[in-house]
Amino acid sequence: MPDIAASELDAYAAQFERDGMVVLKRHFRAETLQAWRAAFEPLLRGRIAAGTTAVRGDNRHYITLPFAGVFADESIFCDPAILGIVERVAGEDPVMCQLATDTPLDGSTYQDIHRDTPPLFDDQPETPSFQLAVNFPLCDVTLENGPFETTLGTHRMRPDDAMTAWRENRVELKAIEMELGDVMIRDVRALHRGTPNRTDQPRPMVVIGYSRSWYYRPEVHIDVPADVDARLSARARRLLRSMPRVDSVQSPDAPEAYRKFAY
Ligand SMILES: O=C(O)CCC(=O)C(=O)O
Repeated sequence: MPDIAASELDAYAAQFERDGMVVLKRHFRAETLQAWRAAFEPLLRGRIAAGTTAVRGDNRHYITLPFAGVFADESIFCDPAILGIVERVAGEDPVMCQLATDTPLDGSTYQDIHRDTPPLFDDQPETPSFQLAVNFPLCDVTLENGPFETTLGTHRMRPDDAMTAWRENRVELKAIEMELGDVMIRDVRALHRGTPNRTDQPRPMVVIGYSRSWYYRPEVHIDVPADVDARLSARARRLLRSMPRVDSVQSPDAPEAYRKFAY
């Protein structure tokens, strides 16, 4: 992965504070992501056939990835530049708590505009970032195959104020076209939505969840199998410190537990 100088990471963090998101262009190697794609395709088919995805709209599936094989890749989840930005905006010593995918298929529709989490405190001004999503697609994302659409700057607005700004056209939705290798880091409070995939190819988007060191999200977790755990670097083990250790990866027949996703 390309090294990014500290001053450039500072600039990304400043952009993140303003917009609620940044995109690193061509950050991950295409070959790595092609291997993820090849491993994901049978998983997608099997989970849809078994009815064990979390359905996020018509023909739109959320699927947790097994933390094994190509998916347990430290070059991805311990990427120094990404963690450098995560730590600048969400504090030192973050936790990693989610490794999953969002995949709209042909026949998917517009989601209602939403944020992925409620505020930390009711009736208080919105806080600094505490829950981040690092997204990267397993294909190019075009206007045809269901680009993620997001507003800029709504991550630090109260939910009602953000919705009012959207309804009054004071903020607009921007479709994020991405090339294979691009990485988006976003605050999940920004108003956004999934859009229709009008092609016959799935559009898988990986989501890695990182949170502030003290933040617990009961709706997601990563099962870390013992053999994978034994090979983890100290950095990876620290990121995954709150995640359960298991004998082996979860059966693909297990349904997704993460159901409520829109606030
Ligand atoms: O996959 C996408 O483009 C967006 C999905 C999303 O926002 C969600 O399901 O919360």
